[in-house]
Amino acid sequence: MQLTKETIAEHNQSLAKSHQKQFDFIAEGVNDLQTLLQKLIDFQIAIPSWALGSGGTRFGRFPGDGEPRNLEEKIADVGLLHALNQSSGAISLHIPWDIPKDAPAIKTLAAMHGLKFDAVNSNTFQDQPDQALSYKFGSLQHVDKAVRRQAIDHNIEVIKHGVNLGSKALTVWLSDGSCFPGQLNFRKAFQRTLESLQEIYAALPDDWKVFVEYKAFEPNFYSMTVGDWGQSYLYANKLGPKAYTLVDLGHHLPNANIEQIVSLLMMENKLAGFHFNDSKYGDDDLTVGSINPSSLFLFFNELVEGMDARGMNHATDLGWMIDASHNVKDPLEDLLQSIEAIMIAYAQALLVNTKELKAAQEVNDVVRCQEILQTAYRTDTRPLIAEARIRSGGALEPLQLFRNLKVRDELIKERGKKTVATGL
Ligand code: PSV
Ligand code: MN
Repeated sequence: MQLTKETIAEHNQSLAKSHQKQFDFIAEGVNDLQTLLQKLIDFQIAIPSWALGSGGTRFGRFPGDGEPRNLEEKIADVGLLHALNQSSGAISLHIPWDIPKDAPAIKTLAAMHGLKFDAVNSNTFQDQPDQALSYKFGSLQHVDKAVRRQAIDHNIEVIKHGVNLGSKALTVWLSDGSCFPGQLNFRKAFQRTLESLQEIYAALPDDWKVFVEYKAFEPNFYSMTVGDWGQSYLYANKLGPKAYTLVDLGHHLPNANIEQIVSLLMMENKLAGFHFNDSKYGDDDLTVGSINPSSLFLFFNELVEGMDARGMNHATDLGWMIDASHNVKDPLEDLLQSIEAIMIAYAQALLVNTKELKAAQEVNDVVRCQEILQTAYRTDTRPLIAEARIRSGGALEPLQLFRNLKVRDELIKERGKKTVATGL
């Protein structure tokens, strides 16, 4: 299904009057409105190829209808999202869930939808049917050199797929670790993992980066070999300038101060980017901003401050990706909600009066500091985002248009009801 410019224009026209009123109201108080809108227009968030179908838990999976059956249909889905919001201009592939068999054709198809390829992700946390050796006891950390070799080769293969598509980064997330005390020698596991990563690092093209993603627990429940940002940072530092730490918002122990983590990683120029999601208990992979929107704002506040302090380009100098699972919602609707939440928090962070905040910090005016942040957080930035969206050709209300057009019904007609996407 393809959305035409005319359909979007018609929808925008029908809502134009009320939007203009709301936009004028907020725009009046914004300094340098054009620069702010341009930042919102430029900001793009990559959609994970593995989250276009329904996810599940270890207790079961309830597939939705009309799920994309192959990579081409996944690209078409991201194309739909991007046509609606003009903020989802990239796709992040997971190999081997989504192997691009004909890379030039896939690249052309993506370009037709205005999409680029973001980081490619390797998978050594599952055994594939045709795989010689098992990852049951780890991959890059494994005691058996042959298993490590297989996992290294897989990562190098993933880089090759990425090169063919124009990606510029490899994300490595390892489920390696141990489930019981005594199972693993922590130091040796770290060293074996480092050596494996060094081989992968050596295979990176000059203009590539490797993102080392950490996670506190799951599937291993006693130790994870890349368990927190300190360990990831150690690997990244030892590997060299092309290695960075990737922060998945759901991969921390409860109440971790994620905004402080990203602030310090940025200070050290070791922050790769993000996997966005939200959580209440663990790695819940819920819709971004659905549980704790204020912490999403605080996180963006540190990012904007840190990026500006380093003169970084907000849109291009970090990797912005969603990593979520949609167990009970339509994945496309869920992704639209996530993108909206990210844009809302980003816009709020752009509204923080940094000059006044710095002055208040210097005189320890704690109350004023809090007031400044909360003034930005309590601003309804949706009209600003909507304005940025229509200026770049998107829909005023993406979710509303998605529903009005009965997009999912159309996809079911095209693909059938009982289709199951590869991925989570
Ligand atoms: C692991 O929980 C993770 O966050 C990694 O990024 C994986 O690549 C992704 O989820 C899918 O399993
Ligand atoms: Mn992740």
